Amino acid sequence: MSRCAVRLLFPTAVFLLPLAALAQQIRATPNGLTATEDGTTLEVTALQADKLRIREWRSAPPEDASWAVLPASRTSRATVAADVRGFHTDKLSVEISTGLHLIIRDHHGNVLQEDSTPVQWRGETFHIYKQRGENEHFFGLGDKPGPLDRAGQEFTMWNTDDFGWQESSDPIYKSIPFFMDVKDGRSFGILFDNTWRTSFDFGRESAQEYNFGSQGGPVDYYFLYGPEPKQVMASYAWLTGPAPLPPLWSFGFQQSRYTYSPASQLLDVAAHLRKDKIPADALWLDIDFQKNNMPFTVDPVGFPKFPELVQQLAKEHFHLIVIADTHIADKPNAGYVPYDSGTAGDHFLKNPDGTTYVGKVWPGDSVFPDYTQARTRKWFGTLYKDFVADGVSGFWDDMNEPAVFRYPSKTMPLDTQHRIDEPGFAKRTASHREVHNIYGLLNSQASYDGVLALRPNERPYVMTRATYAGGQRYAVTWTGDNSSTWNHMRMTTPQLINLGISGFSFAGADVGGFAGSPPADLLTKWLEIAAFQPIDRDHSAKGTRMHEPWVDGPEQEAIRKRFIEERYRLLPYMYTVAEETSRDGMPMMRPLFMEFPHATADGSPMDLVTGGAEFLLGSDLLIAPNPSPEEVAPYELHLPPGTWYDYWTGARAGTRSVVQTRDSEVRDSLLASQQTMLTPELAKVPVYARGGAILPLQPLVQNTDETPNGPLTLRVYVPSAGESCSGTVYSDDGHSLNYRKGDFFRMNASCSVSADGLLSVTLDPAEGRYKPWFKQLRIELVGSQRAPQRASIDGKEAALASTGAVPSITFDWNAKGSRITFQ
Ligand code: NBV
Repeated sequence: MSRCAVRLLFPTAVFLLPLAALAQQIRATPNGLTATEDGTTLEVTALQADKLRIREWRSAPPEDASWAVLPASRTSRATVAADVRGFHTDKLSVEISTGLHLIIRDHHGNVLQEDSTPVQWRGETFHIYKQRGENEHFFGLGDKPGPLDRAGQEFTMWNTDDFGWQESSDPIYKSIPFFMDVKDGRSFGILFDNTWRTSFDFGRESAQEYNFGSQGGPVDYYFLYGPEPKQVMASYAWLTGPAPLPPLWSFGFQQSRYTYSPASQLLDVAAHLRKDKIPADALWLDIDFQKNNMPFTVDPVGFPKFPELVQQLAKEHFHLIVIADTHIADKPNAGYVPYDSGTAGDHFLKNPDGTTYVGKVWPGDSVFPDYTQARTRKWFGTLYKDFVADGVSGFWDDMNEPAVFRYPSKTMPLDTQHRIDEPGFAKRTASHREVHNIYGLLNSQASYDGVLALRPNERPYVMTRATYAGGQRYAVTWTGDNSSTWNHMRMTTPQLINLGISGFSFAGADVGGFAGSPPADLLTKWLEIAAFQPIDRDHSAKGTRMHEPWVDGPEQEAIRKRFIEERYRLLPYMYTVAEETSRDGMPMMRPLFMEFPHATADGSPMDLVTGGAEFLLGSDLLIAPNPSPEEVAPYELHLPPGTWYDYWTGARAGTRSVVQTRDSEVRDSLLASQQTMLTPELAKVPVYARGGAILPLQPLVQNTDETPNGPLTLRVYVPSAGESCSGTVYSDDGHSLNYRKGDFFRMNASCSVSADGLLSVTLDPAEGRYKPWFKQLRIELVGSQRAPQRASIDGKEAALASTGAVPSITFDWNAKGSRITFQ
């Protein structure tokens, strides 16, 4: 039944009830309130002053447990003050009125979120309706394709193996029921923590409302107030845990294929990368390296000396990642350890009649681990033992929606039984209906924890296809089976931005596209753009043409190589940004509104103008690919307020200001007057650096094992008057967990320009115990209004050099800090 029908029924039902039944009972609690009306209870709890949890139930409260939310955050409590309408905290006020009508306001009285109708129930299905303002936009929701802004669209969360998904496909692989709401320059986040099949409608059914609901499970959602988008990100990381810092090598270039087999083909690819001096760090093996596609086996014919192969690659400074799908081949009495040990431990999912569920996947008949049992995850983790002993660096969790062949639903029957046995949860049987959307998350948790147990002080590297909110604690991800088309390359940007907002900062798309064969120019352009994205992994499907950077001849290869090289020069910056993700949840790849939420007077996100084509890498670099990449016509560049420099040439690209008008026509014409037109060129991707950025760069290396030869460069983009100027460089050993115990290096730098144009740079004392690779620093000045004549370091004259219009000094780095002046 549609909601309209429910709505027609609702007033009648209310009308018929005796008035006494409608009386609302409100009970203040030290941390919020509960309100009961007509047998339904609404509970609002302040976890912190700016974070609320909202639950509603009809009879008894549902189980208070979560696969996504960290227990410490879920049980955190803030003291509130009760008031006549409800309660308030230092940041928010909560009002409940008749009909369990909930309104959340900020401290200025601005309504942030208000119910539109009471929660609509139909059996176990329910929908939560909120009022929607005209200027209200929605971001996040994981890997959903389509426009960056989710406004006006509806979505389903149901993890689905969707080979060759397209722009309007939904659902696809992941269920991340988290969105950021941006309205009039104020933002907040909602995590709808419900693992069942859920739905989101951001104004499609009615422009005045948005809603989210589920086919079962609890009404349980978290309200995370900003008002700045970055605060929402930090709160989401607080709630579900930030993504741990991946190893440094994973930020290098990665080459994959379904499948490099036999081993000699993989070695040829490795040798070719090194021969052509295309920097690279990782190679991937897909399912055909296994014996009959059986997870945790190796094909003895194609890969007869697997441990030696891993070692040989390691000698060439390649990390090997192997696939290990979630299904286990149903092979009794065949000496297949995963099956035998899994059966002995009773680790597989059951049919309702208690027999083991068997479904067909790549190895044929297969059984499926029940990861809702902590002990099963532990067992699954042990299966990585041999690969870890061989020196395999990372693991690839594919098909974990879970994908099962021969069903129209592409997954197992919904009555398949899980036996939840997990600390913090009631021990009980749950149907696949409830567990489906967390199956991938728990698979990657088993992999992460297992590999960590086997290599206790090393950072596990797991890439998962399916996941749920919180899954960023265990794995990085990619966008699954995209296609080799210009449109898919274009869609990658909004998709990765939304994944970043959903906690998955460490994400990538198959570069060049998985399904189909990219024309040469498309592969080149894709390799160019991906050089600025968190994971740069070239991957392709069986039966498609090869994708490696050299396949289209020397001219294309030279362009591709140049961009991959630039990525390696930028690694100090990328890694610094990645480390920030691991602390405060800030995504590496950001929409413009995240750094510039007040770029427009009405607070509408700048990205609505760019259509999500532009993105920021960290806070300092703006990448502006062609929004219509298959076209050759000039396109508009939209720069956020402030000074911007062309990253490639150092030329000042202009200074933009905030358009201070609410008149949309005037605003649009002013914005148009600030625009620059860019002419697309095959060998170029426009990149801009923020005035006031201090960007760390390193000399080119061929892989991350190689110690850069030369100084660390700090490129100072001279700010305009009134602009701040700062930068950070972070480093550590790149692979262990010692950074958590103080073995890291961080240096903050800042700059200022005096009224007479004197520029000084302050390098703070180094933090942490780790000794970085560089002995010398080189400071470059980009954009100084007049060429400096002299430079000094801590008062001592220093030799000034210049490359083109960029003056620089190179000097021995002093860990205690220094002050450099240019006169
Ligand atoms: O393991 C083979 C592929 C893999 O290459 C791809 O990246 C996954 O998304 N896998 C799907 C299964 C087969 C897809 C046709």
